[in-house]
Amino acid sequence: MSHHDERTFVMVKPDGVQRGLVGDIVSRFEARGLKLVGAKFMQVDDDLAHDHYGEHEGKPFFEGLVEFITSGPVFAMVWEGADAVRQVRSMVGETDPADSPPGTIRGDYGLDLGHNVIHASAPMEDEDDVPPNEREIGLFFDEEELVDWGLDSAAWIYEEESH
Ligand code: IDP
Ligand code: MG
Repeated sequence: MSHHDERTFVMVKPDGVQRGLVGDIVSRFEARGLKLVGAKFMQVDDDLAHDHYGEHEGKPFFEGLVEFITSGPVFAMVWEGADAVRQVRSMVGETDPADSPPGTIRGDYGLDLGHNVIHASAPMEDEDDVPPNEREIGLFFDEEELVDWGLDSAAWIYEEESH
């Protein structure tokens, strides 16, 4: 299983929750073959918002972003699978929904940069001390909230597990 256990943090933002998109978004990751290992419907408080978006502190949109992410409930998830961080980001689309092609989540459900429906961990960059997926999973979930289970369909998703 070692190649298939990369985890990424995904969150349907308050606009996505209000618009009833949680089910559709969960379905996309399920259908892709990713395994859900944690999920939580919750309200983000000011401290968590500042921690989560700390890299953007000082930017002109930061205070508005914190206000938005704390304005209503979110649906936080951890998804696991091969190359999960990169694959989920490509399913999410570009930061601006207007630049996101149809078929991506932001390209199918959004029109505005400030209300772009979903968050997903970015790949590790040189300036990161900790990989963003690990950092964000740790911020939102306690270890015991993540479920260790076997996805029976893995044998049909991954060729090397099919024998
Ligand atoms: P990402 O969500 O695609 O990783 P980031 O650049 O990390 O994009 O920005 C985090 C979030 O901040 C975005 O998803 C979006 O909600 C918001 N954001 C980014 N840039 C702007 C901006 O220029 N105006 C308003 N909101 C922005
Ligand atoms: Mg980001």
